[in-house]
This record gives sequence, C-alpha cells and structure tokens, in this order.
Amino acid sequence: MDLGGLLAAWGLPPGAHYVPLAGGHINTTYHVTLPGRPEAWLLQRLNLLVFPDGAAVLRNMSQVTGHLARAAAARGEDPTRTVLSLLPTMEDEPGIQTVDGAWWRLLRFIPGARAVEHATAPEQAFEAGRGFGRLHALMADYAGAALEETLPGFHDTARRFDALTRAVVAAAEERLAATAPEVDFAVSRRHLATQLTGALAAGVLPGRIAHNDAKIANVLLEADSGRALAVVDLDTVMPGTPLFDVGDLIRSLTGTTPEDHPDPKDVEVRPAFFAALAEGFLGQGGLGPAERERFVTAGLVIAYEQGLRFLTDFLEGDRYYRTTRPGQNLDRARVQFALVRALEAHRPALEQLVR
Ligand code: GN1
Ligand code: MG
Repeated sequence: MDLGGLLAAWGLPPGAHYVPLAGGHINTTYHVTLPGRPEAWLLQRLNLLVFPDGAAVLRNMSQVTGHLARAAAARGEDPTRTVLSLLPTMEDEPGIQTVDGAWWRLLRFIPGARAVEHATAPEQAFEAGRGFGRLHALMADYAGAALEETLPGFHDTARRFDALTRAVVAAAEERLAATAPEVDFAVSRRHLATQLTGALAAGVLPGRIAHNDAKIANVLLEADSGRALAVVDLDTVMPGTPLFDVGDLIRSLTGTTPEDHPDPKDVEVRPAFFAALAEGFLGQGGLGPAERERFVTAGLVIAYEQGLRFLTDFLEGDRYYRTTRPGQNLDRARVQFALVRALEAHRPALEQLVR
C-alpha cells in the first residue's frame, strides 16, 4: 500500500514518516509525521469485517466530532485538545475508500496524552466518568443529522437473550453441560433485558447518542495531571442512550477482578470506584431525571447483557471474542454474572451514592 499517495487526499505533501502503532484489535493505525512540521497525525484503516459500512461509521463520527468541537469552543476550551478531530479530505469527505473497499481516516494526534487500560485508583474512575459525562453533556443539544445504526441492535438486550437461546439449542453437548448454572442465571434475570430498551421505546428515556465502547482505555488522560482530555474510539457512536455508556463504565470500572478472572467468587463491587465514577459523570450535568434514576440499573443491565454475549460466544465455539485459552469466554460470562449479583447486593448503597 502506498501510504504516501493516500495522504495526498488530505492535501499533505509527499515525504511523510509512518510508524505502525501496536494496540487496538480492530483497526490498523499509523503515526504520521512530516519532516520540519511539529504536528502529528494518526492514519487509520477501518476493519472491513467489523464495519462493513465504513462510510456510515465515518459520517457518524464526523457529525459527533463536529458538534463536540463547536460546543467545546463555545465553552472556551481548546477543542484540538479536548475533542478528537477527524480531518476532512480535500473533497470535504470524512475519509477515503481504497480499491479493496476499506475506508481510511486521518485524525489529529493529541500530544502529551496517554491512555490506561485498567483503573487502579478511584481518581481514575472519576476522570473516566468525567470524560464520558462531558461527552454526553456536550451532545445533549445535538440537532444535526440523525446518526446511523451501524451495528443494528447492538444494545438490544432481549435480542441478545434470544441469541443465547438459539446458541443453547445448537450447542455441542460438552459445552452446554459446562454452562448449566450460567444458563439458569440468564433466565432468572431475564427481566433486566427490557429495562433500558423498554423505557427508550416508551419514550420514558429520551433517544440520544451512545459511544458504545465506554471504558477508561477510551479516555485520553493528560500525561502530567491525569485529567481527562478527550474521549476516543468513536467507531461505534450510534443512536441510543447515555445509559449504555454508564452501564459499560460501571461494569468495567467497579468490579474487583479482570474481565476474564477464573474464579467468580473473587468478584466484588468497589464502592469507592463507583462513587468516584458517579461523581465524575453526574458532575457534568449531562443526564436528565429519568436517566439519573436508572444510573445503577444501567450497570446491572449492561453487565447482564455482556454476560449473555460471552456465554453465547462460548456456546458457539468462541467465534466473536478473541480467546487465548480454553474456557476463557465462560470465565468472562461468569465474571459478568457475578458482577450482576454483587451489584444487586450493593444496590441500596449505590442508589444512595447516586442521590
Ligand atoms: C468488544 O473491541 P473491544 O474489546 O473494545 C466489544 C464490546 C464489549 C467488549 C468486552 C464492537 O470491545 O461491545 O463490551 O469487547 N465490541 C464490539 O470486552 O462488539
Ligand atoms: Mg473499541
């Protein structure tokens, strides 16, 4: 691939240096610099298998980053540091498509920032909450073109339950036998499946946007201060509710163990992390009353849904989530379901913290 030729689409001169960046399981990223110029860029190729409609992904991203940049500037911030910038091509398109069908985009590199994979202190949970809370506060008055549903039914928990049911019917005997308690648990908490989507469909929750991959690794932190700068990885930004992100933050930040921990008995809720996350998120003022009321519910629903997804994938033979050892997806499902139980047990205290 002649990467230099690609950059001409954005009006960059020949002679750029590229360094492929490790990390990121889905897209391919190059760090780009030009001799004699201080700034840097990220050139990314979107994974065609995960995102068959890359053009729609880029349109969504362009709408959202454009709105965020205007809203941040109106607050007196420097949007080049606090908002991811997707640079339009010379033809004013959000990216270009190469003959293999893949879409490419160019982002401005934000210097002096870093990402952490796991929160090790409540202050980090606070910053992750603040970063996503700010995203939703800035997006609250979004009135641009409706975003496209690039991954249909992504957070339709009832649909995820149906997928599990089908996987149970089709599963290999051996895998099914290993999952009996988890399948029972999934059935016992089925009421969770419609708590967010039902309220959305009924208009009790307003239809807004969701980032859909809310975790601390997707918030750039200022290297010196650890303060949240910009939310990144906007590939899955779609119509939804900010509560999808609240739920993902709760399930990824407040548990005691890694996502694939082999012993679910070790899974507990870390109330101090929950409190910090809630303070950081809610302090941005981006949620309305009906949303605030379901803050804790969102954690239960999304942890449950993620458990359904891991369990389904285990039963289907580990086709979706990358695994590095046998039983890893089952461990992941068990951790999510243990988290649902722990959140249930802590619920009154967590509701109190939110209030
Ligand atoms: C996937 O790609 P990654 O690891 O950020 C998944 C999320 C899950 C997450 C669980 C497009 O995210 O929905 O929450 O795994 N992304 C997609 O670890 O399915
Ligand atoms: Mg991601």
